[in-house]
Amino acid sequence: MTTVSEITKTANWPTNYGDPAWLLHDRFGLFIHWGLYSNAARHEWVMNREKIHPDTYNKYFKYFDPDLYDPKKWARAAKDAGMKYFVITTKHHEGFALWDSELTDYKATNTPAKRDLLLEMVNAFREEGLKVGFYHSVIDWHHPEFPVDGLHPQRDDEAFKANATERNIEKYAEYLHGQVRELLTNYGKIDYLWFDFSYPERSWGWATGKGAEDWQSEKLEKMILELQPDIILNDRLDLGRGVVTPEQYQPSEAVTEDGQPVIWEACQTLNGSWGYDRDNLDWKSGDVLIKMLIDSVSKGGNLLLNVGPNARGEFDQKSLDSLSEIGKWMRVNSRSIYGATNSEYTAPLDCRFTQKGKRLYLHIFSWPFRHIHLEGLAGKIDYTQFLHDASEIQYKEHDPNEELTHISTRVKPGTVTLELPVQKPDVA
Ligand code: FHN
Repeated sequence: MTTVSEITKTANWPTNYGDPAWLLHDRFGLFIHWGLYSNAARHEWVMNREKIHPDTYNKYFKYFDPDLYDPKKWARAAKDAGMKYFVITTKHHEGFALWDSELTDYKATNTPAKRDLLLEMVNAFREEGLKVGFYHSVIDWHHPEFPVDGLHPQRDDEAFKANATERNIEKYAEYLHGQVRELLTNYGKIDYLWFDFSYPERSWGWATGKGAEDWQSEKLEKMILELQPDIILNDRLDLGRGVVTPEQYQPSEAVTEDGQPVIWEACQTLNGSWGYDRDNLDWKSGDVLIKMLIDSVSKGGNLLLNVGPNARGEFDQKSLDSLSEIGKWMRVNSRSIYGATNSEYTAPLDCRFTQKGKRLYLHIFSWPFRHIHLEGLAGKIDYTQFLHDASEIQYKEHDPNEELTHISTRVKPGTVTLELPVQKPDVA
């Protein structure tokens, strides 16, 4: 089992970063992608994918009016799903600010919304006891100094590019730092800062990607830690440190090249789109989402699961149904998630182990299971308790004096979790 102190002694976690213990305990957070793209209702990269000219895209600004927005409902849905923190897109690549920034007119208070959408959200989630995370895009396709590089929506617009040749990335970096300062000064204690994203190693079209030098990441990180000394950061400022945030999680990303454990958090969508995508049919089932959460924790990581609210300011019904299904599972199984991590034992085929001290949790991923052999655990487990609703499961009681080497179960399809108190003294 990887412990917090093992991780915080590594180069991946600088001594001046906040204590990550809460993140490692909470394990499960809500990602929210909400912006003008929600008005387009077809993915947050719509401006890029369709190479929409800013003048055309402006209609999403002009008519952005989330009249049904009630962040208390969002916070309650997240809490009921068992989520312990949230990360909101304060600004995504489109450059639109959800808060009342003094550094731009491209902000929520200048739309028909006429309100600081971020302030209400932070207050609502804090009231439900969730920790506060801010996502902030280092990329900004609206700012007049952000270079038209190979990723920019207007990368093939010769007239636009011709007028954009004098752009100054240093002036943009000053703006970037200024907005981060606003966010870390005016909204109370921020627990987690989630930047997105650097692409230094890739050259896009006629321009090279951008990284720490462009964002002035060292200077930015220093300012952040002065403003919010307890904050934790993710690893997308191209500094090679912080919470490792893979999107398509691979086990290799749970450790650094030299095998040091890292804090890592898989971020995942409900349907393949981060921003609201009305016609998207690619929805993951509740069982798959639960398995993603278990799988992440069984490998010592977190899951940051995303909802893209629509332009009226609501979580759509499919998103609410997904969160509700996870919440039903978490109601009876959350103790196998909160504070748990990877186990030193090898889980049986098509199962996962999460472990918390002497409590081992066996997650049965497929059905029907007749005999689940617990390799290496014979004689070390003297009791089995199903955390799942017992009324749905029968299982053959084993003789307490007999060494428990396997469990015979008859369970309904779906993920079942057992608690196997590992009581024998010789088990670590
Ligand atoms: O381009 C973004 C994308 O829209 C989304 O915000 C994800 C979330 O991790 N991050 C970037 C892609 O890696």
